[in-house]
Amino acid sequence: MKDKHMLVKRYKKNPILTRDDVPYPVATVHNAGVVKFNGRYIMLFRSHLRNGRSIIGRADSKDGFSFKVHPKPFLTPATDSTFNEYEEFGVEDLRINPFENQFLLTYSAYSRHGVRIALAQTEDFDKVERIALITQADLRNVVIFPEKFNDRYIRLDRPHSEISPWSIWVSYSPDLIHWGDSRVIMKPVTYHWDEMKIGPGAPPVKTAKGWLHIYHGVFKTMSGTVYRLGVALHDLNDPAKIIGVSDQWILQPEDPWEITGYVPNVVFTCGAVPEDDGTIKIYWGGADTVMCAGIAVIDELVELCLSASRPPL
Ligand code: BMA
Repeated sequence: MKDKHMLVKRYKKNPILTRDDVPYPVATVHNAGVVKFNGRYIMLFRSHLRNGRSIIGRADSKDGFSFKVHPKPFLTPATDSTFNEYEEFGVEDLRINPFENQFLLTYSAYSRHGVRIALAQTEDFDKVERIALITQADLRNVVIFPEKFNDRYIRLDRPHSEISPWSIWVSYSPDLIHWGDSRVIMKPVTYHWDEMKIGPGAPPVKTAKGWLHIYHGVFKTMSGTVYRLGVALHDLNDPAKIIGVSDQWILQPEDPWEITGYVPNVVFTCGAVPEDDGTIKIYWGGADTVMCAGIAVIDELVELCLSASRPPL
């Protein structure tokens, strides 16, 4: 049964994209970055191949719900020497970060050396250029803010740690390639829905009261983990400063295709699209198997961060 009081309203015809919609053989369709470009929605989704490794496909839509998949994948592991070594096991969980007149694509590159984040860029989604591998091993979930701050780019990321529950960090760069001044800005809370780990989700969206960031949090149960989504509000001029983090989740696995699938009990976002009418379309992978969508009112999510706040650290 679905919780009627949640701020995120699920699209009635979820899931919006499944492997049956893909013209080449894949096992899953999930964890997609989505953006609005020239009046159309572009979705770059992850698919497991039948060998268990992932590639990225593209789907387009006029209304943000009904998507048509391109005949060929959008991004597959690189074949050239620099990226090849680090994408050998696949490419995953791509975020589309709008920045001026281009889109910065950040995705997980998996290899025998671990997982790291690669940066590519495109202006039109036809020509894609790989720029650099921008993290060392054991870092995932990079989202880049759509503006510079004191002449530097800012990203949120999520290093792994044996000592601390995995947390959200901030890093700075003058050129998108060299990143530093990293520090932790948000941590899981003990015996709370995000107790086990948290990580950046959709690229942050600018609102009058701050940058709205939809992130994921994980809780460990006796029968495995549960991935949910939460919201945090970052200072407009200094995104490393968190103004408020909602104490409550905004979305948890409830539909059958979120509860059962390749990995059970997962809602995981890599993209959300703000609309001119003050709503936001949120996209999430259900159980690492299908793509789903929902709508929320941006001001209500912002208010939740401010009125029902838990400490970020
Ligand atoms: C995370 C990532 C995501 C995935 C999630 C749930 O660690 O691998 O891509 O959606 O686990 O399986």
